[in-house]
Amino acid sequence: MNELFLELKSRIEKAESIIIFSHVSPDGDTLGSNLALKFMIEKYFHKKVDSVYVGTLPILYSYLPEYNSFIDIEKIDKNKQYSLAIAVDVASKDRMVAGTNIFDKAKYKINIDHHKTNIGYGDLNIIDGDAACVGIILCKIFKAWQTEMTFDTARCIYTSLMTDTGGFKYENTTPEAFVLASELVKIGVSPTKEYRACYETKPQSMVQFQAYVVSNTMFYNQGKIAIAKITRSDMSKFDATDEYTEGIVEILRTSKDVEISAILKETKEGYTKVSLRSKTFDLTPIVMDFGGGGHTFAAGCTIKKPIAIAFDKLLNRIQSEL
Ligand SMILES: [Mn+2]
Repeated sequence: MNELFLELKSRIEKAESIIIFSHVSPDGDTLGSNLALKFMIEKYFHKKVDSVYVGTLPILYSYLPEYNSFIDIEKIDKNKQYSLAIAVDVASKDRMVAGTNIFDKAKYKINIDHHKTNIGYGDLNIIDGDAACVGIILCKIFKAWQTEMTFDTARCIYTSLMTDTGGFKYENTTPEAFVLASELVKIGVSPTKEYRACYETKPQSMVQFQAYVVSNTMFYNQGKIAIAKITRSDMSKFDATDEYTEGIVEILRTSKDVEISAILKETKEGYTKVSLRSKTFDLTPIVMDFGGGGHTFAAGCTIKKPIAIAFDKLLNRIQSEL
């Protein structure tokens, strides 16, 4: 790995223009990692970095330092050729959606990720499927570069770690995760402040929307499967933005007998976005059948079917696994 970290360094040194991509429906890991890497490149390599997002940038993460520096991919000139493009936490290239072309066009492409399903689409691939979050990989990189994290960088890495471990409770909460958390707290990060900023700032209508979705959940196989449906009309009834659905699938998994929980969300006409969580079952074979990806206990896919049909297909597929 160390060689790859140094190769990354020399690519940054040589680069004239740098763009960093987060994945669509961005989470705390992809956004925190993006900013952390940008801060370190700016401080130690004195280069300007374009940190971009695709789709909608969730207001939920507006507490992150320099959140407003994120650029909408639509504002980037489509013909611009960057010398270096870096994707962070992007499991597959199509997760950059409208950004994929700009990524492909770059002279050199780097893929930094921790999804086991990542096939290594970059010229340089730094993939560690055992890392709890991309933030952990970045910290190893910063150490290999012999650089010290700034306070803002540490805060971004903390968000990456805190959100991808579900607040230090998922299976990926390894000794390494706690060692890193300890380092970040020593730099000055406040676990209380970051937790409140991230998890206790929901709009009232979001709390009500989530309660509504949870109360309409369907249970199957003696309560082992929990599935909730979210239609576009549910969304508009509560004036819900995409991030309103964040965390619901984890709430469903809190039911004692639930082995697998899922939410199906009607996106555009004839498309259904699926998020899955499990306690012990490996979800990757299920989502890969639908062209998706992710982690063992947290994965997702998009089914190109109307929500009612997608629901039946997914339920059948899950039942065949249990
Ligand atoms: Mn991640």
